[in-house]
Amino acid sequence: MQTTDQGLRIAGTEDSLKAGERGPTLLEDFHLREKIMRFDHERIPERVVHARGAGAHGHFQVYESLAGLTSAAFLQDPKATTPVFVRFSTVVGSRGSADTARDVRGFAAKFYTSEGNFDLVGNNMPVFFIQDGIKFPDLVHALKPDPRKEIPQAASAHDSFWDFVSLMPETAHMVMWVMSDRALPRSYRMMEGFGVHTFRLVNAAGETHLVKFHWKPKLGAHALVWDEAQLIAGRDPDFHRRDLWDAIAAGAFPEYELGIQVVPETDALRYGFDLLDPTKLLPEEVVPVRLVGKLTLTRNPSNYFSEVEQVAFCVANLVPGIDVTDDPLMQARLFSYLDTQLTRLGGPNFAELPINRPIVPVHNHQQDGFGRHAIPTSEANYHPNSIAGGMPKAATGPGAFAHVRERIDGQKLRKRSGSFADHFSQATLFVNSLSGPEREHLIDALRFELGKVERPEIRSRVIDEILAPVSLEVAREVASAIGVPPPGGRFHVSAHPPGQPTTSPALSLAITVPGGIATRKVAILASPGSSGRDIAALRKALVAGGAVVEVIAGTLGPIDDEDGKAVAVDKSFLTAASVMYDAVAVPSGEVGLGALYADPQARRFVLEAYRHGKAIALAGGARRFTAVWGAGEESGAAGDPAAEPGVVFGALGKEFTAAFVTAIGMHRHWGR
Ligand code: HDE
Repeated sequence: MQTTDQGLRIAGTEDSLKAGERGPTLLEDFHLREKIMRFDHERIPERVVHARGAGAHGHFQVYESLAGLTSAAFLQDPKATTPVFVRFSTVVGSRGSADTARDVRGFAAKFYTSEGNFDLVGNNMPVFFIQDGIKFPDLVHALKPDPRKEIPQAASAHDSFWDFVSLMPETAHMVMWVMSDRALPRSYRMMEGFGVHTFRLVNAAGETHLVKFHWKPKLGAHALVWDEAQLIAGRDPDFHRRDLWDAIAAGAFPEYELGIQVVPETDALRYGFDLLDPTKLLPEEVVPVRLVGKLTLTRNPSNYFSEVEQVAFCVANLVPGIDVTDDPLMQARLFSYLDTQLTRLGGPNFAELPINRPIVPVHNHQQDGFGRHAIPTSEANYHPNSIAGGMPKAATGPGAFAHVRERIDGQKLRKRSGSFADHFSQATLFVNSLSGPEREHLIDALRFELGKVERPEIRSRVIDEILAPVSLEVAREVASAIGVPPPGGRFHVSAHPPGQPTTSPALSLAITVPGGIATRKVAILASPGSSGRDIAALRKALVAGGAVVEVIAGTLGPIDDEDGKAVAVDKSFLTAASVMYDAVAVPSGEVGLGALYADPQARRFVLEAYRHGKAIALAGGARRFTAVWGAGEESGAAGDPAAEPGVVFGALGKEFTAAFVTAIGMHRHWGR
């Protein structure tokens, strides 16, 4: 039954209380006033960064006890499960911006442990733009839209960002990541996560190790292609949010393994860079990632606002056994998150909101403030006290958080450590580790972004000051497309740290062995007269591998196949587009094929799939669709669909479907 906020049952909410049927509304109408008041205040300030996000509930389980490394209770018992809430996000765009913008993705996890909440507030890239948090407002101002006109939305392709980059060489490494395919994840379920900073693990004996945290998605890490990402932004701006929701709703629970790279405290400077410098990564080939547990996302939020919007992460939410380091970026974050929640969530009591509440009781003398939920009953709201028997008393011994004891000896100064000085060698390492197509995508991205920069002097400065020191070839290739001279002889060349690798294969997303096709979306294009047998056989093989299959036709409603049998249609060409799928198949059936091929929307569907490197299956006479990308027009191998990776054609049988499944398992065929 409907009630007011006071619990009063209301007889109707269709009409306001009026003086006469056609008369004015009365101020007395407390129900109307309450309803409108609540509506007027529905919006809260969006996050200043990471405003656009999607979340899910799940749980974490450690594979074996990590007691030797950390006393954290949730990392001790392989049988115990810890509830977790995760929020994925883009960084730059507003809350309503498109999911597929070129951007860093947030990967924030809140572990509700038996010792209080532990938040791992990470990103999908292992490094960051800046070395010291004091530069964060400058970075974000430069990234966000022009303050005069609020343009462009959710994009780094504008003058101010590249102006900042060109003057801040420490951004070079992260800029390479953001220009790479990593900034265009296929799905939140298919991206890696990183704690970025070096943390500390502390065991029960008080021994500490330095640690880097990783998340490795079980489905592998995969990317979209830029043209596809831009088209999706129009066709389905909720692409990533929908993908996460649909997968969980269908029971295809996303899984990520937690990985750690552990090094002795004394090795902070051993790897040719400073582990306190957040613009550096520890190559996996140097210190392997040990997989220690698994996060499984099992439940969609019940209410977006209450959970995804109101969740408040904080880098300072630590548990005994995990501690921070003196990374100057991390140190600033320790302050920032609490501070921003005060404005965003309207007061200091946000930790009492259901999504933020720890699963353990909270006892302290915090008091009052906007939106207080708890009702403390003690007269003693201070410590020490005698009237409440000194309660709550300070915790001691195991389970009480104790900051790592560290000797600090230095002058008070505003100065960057000399050990943070190399800004380029790891940017070069990253670029050198990319596969050929990934490198091409990176160059294209730089050409696009810098091509949108209006001031030629900024374009030139990026070429000379940032790209040339990273890779002379990349700088030259970009310069040639953006109307500025190639790098002069003035650029700085960074010395590669001796003994450190010059490539790290783990940094590439290229896949050489086909993976599974679970949760991959495949479109089957059909028309009245298409082969129902082909559709059924394709569906069977694809569903057996866990793929999601949708039949797309000119109109909704069942269509008759070539034998007159009804085939259900999931979407029409009006509501579905190639960019929403990982692969496309066209069944045989001459009548159907004639109609399909005559439909420009069907031809465009196949052409886009081709251009975006997707697996394409053309059964029987559907081979004619190879003409949409010009095959057959030229002589030689280039015009032969057989020479095109990821295109399967021939009569539909076991071999055909197996080849299609393998092609989808390669994710994309960049080599076309
Ligand atoms: Fe954040 N960041 N950040 N950040 N960050 C926020 O907190 C900040 C940084 C990250 O889904 C804000 O609640 C500063 C690095 C994620 O709710 C704010 C600095 C990394 C999220 C803030 C950084 C992150 C945030 C905005 C430099 C990767 C979204 C709203 C010192 C390791 C969490 C909020 C969510 C959100 C500040 C740098 C990750 C303003 C000052 C590095 C995933 O507090």
